[in-house]
Amino acid sequence: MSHKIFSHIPPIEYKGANNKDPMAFNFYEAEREIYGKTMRDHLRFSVCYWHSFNWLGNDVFGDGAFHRPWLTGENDHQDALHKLDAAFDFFERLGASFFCFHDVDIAARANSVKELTENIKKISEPLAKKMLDTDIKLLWGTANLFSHPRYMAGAATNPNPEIFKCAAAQVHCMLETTHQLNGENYVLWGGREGYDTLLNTDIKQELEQLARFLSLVVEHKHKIGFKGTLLIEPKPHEPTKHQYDRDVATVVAFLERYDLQEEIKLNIEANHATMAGSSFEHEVANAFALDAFGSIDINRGDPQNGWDTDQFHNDPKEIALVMRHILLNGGMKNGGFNFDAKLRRQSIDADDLFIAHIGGIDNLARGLINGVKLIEEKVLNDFLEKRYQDWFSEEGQRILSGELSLEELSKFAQDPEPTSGKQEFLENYVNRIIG
Ligand code: XUL
Ligand code: CO
Repeated sequence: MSHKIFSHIPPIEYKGANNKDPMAFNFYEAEREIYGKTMRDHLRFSVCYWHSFNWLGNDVFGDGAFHRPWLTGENDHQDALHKLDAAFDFFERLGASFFCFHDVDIAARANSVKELTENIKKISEPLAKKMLDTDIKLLWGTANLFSHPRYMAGAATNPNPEIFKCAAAQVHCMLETTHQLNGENYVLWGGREGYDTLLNTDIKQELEQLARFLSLVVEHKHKIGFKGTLLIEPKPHEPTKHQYDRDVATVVAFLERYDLQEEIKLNIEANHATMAGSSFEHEVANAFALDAFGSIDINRGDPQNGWDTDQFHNDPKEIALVMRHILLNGGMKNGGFNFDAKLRRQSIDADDLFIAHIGGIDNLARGLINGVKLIEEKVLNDFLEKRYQDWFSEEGQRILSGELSLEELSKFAQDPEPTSGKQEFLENYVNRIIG
């Protein structure tokens, strides 16, 4: 059949660090054990449907450039079935254990929310069968609340409650579908929950609507007994000029204000972190510090431009630093590394989709190995322990527990000897470990 565009590609294997075959792994050894867990279970990487199977390579200046025989323009149920075949063929050859999708990625095109719900129901059965046959699991499901023009002024934050109802219908359907498919998480990216101008926007009103929407989702999750984690995916802007889910700290403060912090955790996307003017490492470390870490969308931007280029991540040092935080916090739980990443528009060969994911997976595996080295050698942890040790003295603990007032502290204040922060020493050390 015409959709078998990957049939010439053999399953991707590990061939060792010196391997020169671009269609093989140099670092990712699925069954290799690290800290009592296989690499596969550490990384829990996932392929995303939208960039890899639902996108032709079109951008704001030009049309699709890719050969995707299942995207015929008809976008009917037959196309959805062809896409399903192609996607699972790809997942299997790559050795992926997880995938993610939006409602509109998987189903035939619909003209109304009602039709979309019907189309999702129609594709759910063959999808469930594919998952059973291949043992490939759903890392998370989500609803696309941003592409259809009805959402131009937001979904939950729309000034029109009719649109709020449409969003509710889509999430209702996708939450139940994710539950039926044993999805491990459910993601809510606030695609257009924000504004383009304050001249037509009431922030307070919109935040109340958003909180109400999220509370409804939490309520329904419990009603149907979905055990997966609900995740918000922070992003500062694009498509709107200001998105309410700006970054980790903003989202956590919002969740706390509406008493949702126990119910909703975060899906941190690397490229969104840099768009927010932070680093990917900062957002991950902050999520752990605020007890809000859930999962990761792994990609990167381009340092020369500020938008969401969603490129495959290829900086082993950054991954090693991120892995260190994940490992120190007990490793990935039901989250994973979802490749929310897309090919460059000129990468038109069938093997380009493999090469991109192979590089991304190898980068994660290498980061995992180096993250372990950074922990095992203890240099960073010993340094941190020493740096904060005085807080664990009797006096330090009395300050933290609130026993000492500002007045009492001011009586004993005296300038200590300054100590070095040793940043260059630490940076040189990390560079040496990464090699
Ligand atoms: C958009 C983005 C989305 C979410 C899912 O920037 O990252 O693809 O991951 O809606
Ligand atoms: Co994402």
